[in-house]
Amino acid sequence: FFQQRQNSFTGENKSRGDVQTCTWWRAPVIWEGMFDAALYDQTHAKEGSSVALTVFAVGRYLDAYLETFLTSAECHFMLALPVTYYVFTDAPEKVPQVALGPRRSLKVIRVPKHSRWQDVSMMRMKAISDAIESDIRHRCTHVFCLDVDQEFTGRFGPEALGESVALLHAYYYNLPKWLFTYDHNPGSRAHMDTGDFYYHAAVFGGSWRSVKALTESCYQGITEDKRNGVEARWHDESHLNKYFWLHKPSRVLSPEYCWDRQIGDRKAIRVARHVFVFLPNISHIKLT
Ligand code: 2GW
Ligand code: MN
Repeated sequence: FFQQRQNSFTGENKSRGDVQTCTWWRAPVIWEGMFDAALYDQTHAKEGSSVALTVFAVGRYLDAYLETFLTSAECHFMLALPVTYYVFTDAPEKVPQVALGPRRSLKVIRVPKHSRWQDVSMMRMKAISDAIESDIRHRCTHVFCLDVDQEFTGRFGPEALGESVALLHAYYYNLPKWLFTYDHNPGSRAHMDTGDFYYHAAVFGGSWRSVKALTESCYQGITEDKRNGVEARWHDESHLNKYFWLHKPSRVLSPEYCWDRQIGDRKAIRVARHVFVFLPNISHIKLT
């Protein structure tokens, strides 16, 4: 069945001659115009796919971003499937009440507020893997892990589901490899000299098994780096890039799935499904 879907999919690839629609290891790269949205909705619904969406809102990111994130997800994220939001926060009482559609629910999980933002970001790997083990694997077939400083602006549907899913970073998808900001310090577990793409840690996913393996492995790398007194260049994102280099994703999302409108219009980007949100007093404090 999946094989069949893959084939019809490949046939449709021809409609996008302007972009890369397949990786060298034959994973599809998902772009608007390549897939039949209704078919994906139907087949995943029929198969019983269900999605956990994990999102972290710690400290001031809760007030700043969470409501917009959830409200917009209710309009665009996997509308054909059951969805459980997993909100990780240090302030459960402040999670906004957002009206949820049928077969959609929200769980809140308390996490500590690490004093360094780098740790807030990196420790997501551990918290996600724990939640998959204790809860998600009993309820959901798939998991998507997203940054909270984002807003859904278009369909983000089951065409994005796969065994192991990575996202092309909007800043790097059309740049040569030598500009990719991998970790180049041989002392870090995230170290890599070359790779396939530069993936964005703001969106990754897959079956619960794959995401568990990914988050566990990244967390191990992060812990080992801490023991050795090193920190990868882009924190969890560096470890994620290393992981996807060693374990190729089965599906790759185009930058439509996390676009930055500040880049401006690009012919290849026919739809922005999910975009960066910038709040003037929030997003530029990464200097410490
Ligand atoms: C982050 C930076 C500076 C100050 C605070 C925070 C912060 C992040 C926070 O106070 N509370 C919080 O919940 N976070 C969570 O970590 C939140 O879910 C946020 O989306 C995520 C990553 O931080 P963010 O979005 O500010 O960093 P970006 O957009 O530059 O993220 C990329 O690089 C990160 C590593 O440096 C991660 O890999 C991230 O997945 C990437 O998109
Ligand atoms: Mn972000």
